[in-house]
Amino acid sequence: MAWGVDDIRLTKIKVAPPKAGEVRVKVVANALCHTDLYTLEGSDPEGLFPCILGHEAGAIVESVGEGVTSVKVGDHVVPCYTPECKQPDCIFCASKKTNLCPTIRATQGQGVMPDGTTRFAAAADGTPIHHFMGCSTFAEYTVVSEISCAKVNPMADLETVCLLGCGIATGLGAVRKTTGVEQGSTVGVFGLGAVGLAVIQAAKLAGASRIFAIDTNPDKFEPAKALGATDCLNPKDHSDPVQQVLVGETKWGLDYTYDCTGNTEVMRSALEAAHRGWGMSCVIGVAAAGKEISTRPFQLVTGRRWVGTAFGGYKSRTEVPMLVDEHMSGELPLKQYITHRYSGIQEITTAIDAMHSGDVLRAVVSY
Ligand code: NAD
Ligand code: AHE
Ligand code: ZN
Repeated sequence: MAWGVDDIRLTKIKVAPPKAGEVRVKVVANALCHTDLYTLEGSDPEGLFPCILGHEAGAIVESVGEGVTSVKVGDHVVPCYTPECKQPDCIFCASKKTNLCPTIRATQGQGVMPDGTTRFAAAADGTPIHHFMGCSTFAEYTVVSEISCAKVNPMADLETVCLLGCGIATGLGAVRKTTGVEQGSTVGVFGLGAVGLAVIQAAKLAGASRIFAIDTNPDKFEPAKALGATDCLNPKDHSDPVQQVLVGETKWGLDYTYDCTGNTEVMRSALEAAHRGWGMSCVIGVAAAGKEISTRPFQLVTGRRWVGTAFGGYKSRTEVPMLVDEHMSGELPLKQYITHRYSGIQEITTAIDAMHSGDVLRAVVSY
């Protein structure tokens, strides 16, 4: 069944107090990510309804459950769908190789809190409502795990740094952490939404020598150039496959390529546009249920590497506050991503409609 904006209901809910290890927050601002739409439209195999979507927010702690020590009432936080438990026996948190702390991942995927229950119910009849990605920030109040709460500088503008709760952090981290772009590298970015543009921003800051920006919507080329793209390419303007065009332009392909579309054919193009011998291609986009990627194994035999990233590899509670500080120092401008602003939670449906127009990078709804 296909779902869509018509299936969104603005409704009164009850948000239960936080249990042990949980935090109830007042959401101040929420940016919409393409993944909210992907789940709303029924493409997410983990999508469970009814649920409260939303996972890119700035919030203030309203109350804390038993045993919570890392945040207190009044703290400013960015809820993060990738938690960081920081426990000494968590081999994922202890490792420098990953940010994928699994502590609450199973229940998060089932749309419930770690004790297996939900904190949301319809005010009218008590129907339980699922959580989403451990955040559920399309609500004025939400309950999240303490280990999902990145405490940030209280002077930061929550209507801006909410962007660091998902898409922008992901694009930046894909470059800085997952692939480690070096000075002088060549880069190809497929898909120039906010995630792809953040890849360009980070690649430019890392000193990439040439940055190819690829999108089927030419309106995205101006923002891409403003952030550092050196070459823009619309696959529709070429009769040859885009990877062939890119290899033709560069002789052996690009050092680093990124899929920021979620389209599995584009993921293949990005891999095949990577440099013979060492090119690395990073899957960032989220593909719909049932989709699979493919390429000739020869592409890997001849030295290309296919990797992926979740939340840009950032350890959320440790590194999101550092990104906020980088933004506040002036070295990481973010305002260029906010193309649409709305006031009032009822405007979420307007923001979703706007996202379908193709000209939204990030729409921020302030509650
Ligand atoms: P978006 O919809 O704003 O941007 C996608 C862009 O891709 C658009 O500009 C669109 O024109 C372009 N595009 C579509 N088809 C194309 C094609 N065939 N060739 C070239 N360009 C094409 O989305 P976004 O918010 O920037 O997110 C991008 C992707 O990243 C989504 O799939 C999202 O779900 C995913 N995502 C993943 C993570 C992660 O941690 N891995 C985090 C955030 C978002
Ligand atoms: N639930 C889907 C997968 C969705 C997915 O891959 N999500 C990305 C984040 S998208 C953010 O906008 C991710 O990082 N996933 C890692 C994780 O632990 O969820 C499915 O296929 O089941
Ligand atoms: Zn997201």
